[in-house]
Amino acid sequence: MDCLFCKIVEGTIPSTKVYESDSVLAFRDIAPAAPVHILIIPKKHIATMNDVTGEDDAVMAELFKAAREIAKEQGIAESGYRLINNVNADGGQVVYHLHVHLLGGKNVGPLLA
Ligand code: DGP
Repeated sequence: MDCLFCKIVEGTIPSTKVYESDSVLAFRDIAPAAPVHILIIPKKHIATMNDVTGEDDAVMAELFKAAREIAKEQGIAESGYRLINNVNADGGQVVYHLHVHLLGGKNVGPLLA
């Protein structure tokens, strides 16, 4: 399967990793939109949020646990941050391997600016 983020999981495309567990990987976005801009992904290929099933409950819980831990480790848990998941074309999804953007390190402003 020709998936960019699967290649990052495999290590055939380099990334700056900030968190890794058995089922989840997090790395810095190549085009940061904020001082902290990290992508959190399941290692398993799931194309979009629409493709999550009950079998993925554990990995999705692990993904949001990673978000909490990364925010704390990056020192932005108390100041605040935003989690974004883009779904399909109208949602602005470009890479079709589920990912949550963790954005912070500045006031990221109103959601729909
Ligand atoms: P989305 O629009 O939600 O699918 O966001 C995809 C994000 O992926 C976008 O913010 C840029 C990031 N991205 C694309 N290619 C690469 C890459 O090769 N490495 C890293 N670290 N990030 C990438």
